[in-house]
Amino acid sequence: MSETLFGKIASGEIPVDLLYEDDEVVAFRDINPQAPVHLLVIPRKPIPTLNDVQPEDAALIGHLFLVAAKMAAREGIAESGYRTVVNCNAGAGQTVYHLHLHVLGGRPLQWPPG
Ligand code: IU
Repeated sequence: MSETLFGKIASGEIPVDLLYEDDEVVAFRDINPQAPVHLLVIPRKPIPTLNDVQPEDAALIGHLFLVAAKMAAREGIAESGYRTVVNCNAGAGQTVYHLHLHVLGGRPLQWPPG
């Protein structure tokens, strides 16, 4: 599968304003924010969708969520509330086929989502 834009961000080929990075994941602001705080946390490993996550990725996926919670605290939305979202495949609105965790907050969020 060809490398996605997020793959190039994760490898450093395309520079973006990173909010966080370590050996496993990077976090940056969504270019088209749907809330006052809208971040993306992505693994460096190019996993296309949630359907492609393997048992050996379990620690990586856990780390993705730990970083999301750390970023929410840094952004000041941990207590007011925030939402993490993974869109899987086109019917759920996935447009970039490199696994990414949305972190949304800073306004009241409706349920169910559209
Ligand atoms: P989705 O779950 O695949 O729909 O989310 C992709 C997100 O990536 C979406 O919110 C876009 O605004 C965002 N994005 C970005 O932040 N920077 C980019 O260069 C591109 C998409 I392409």
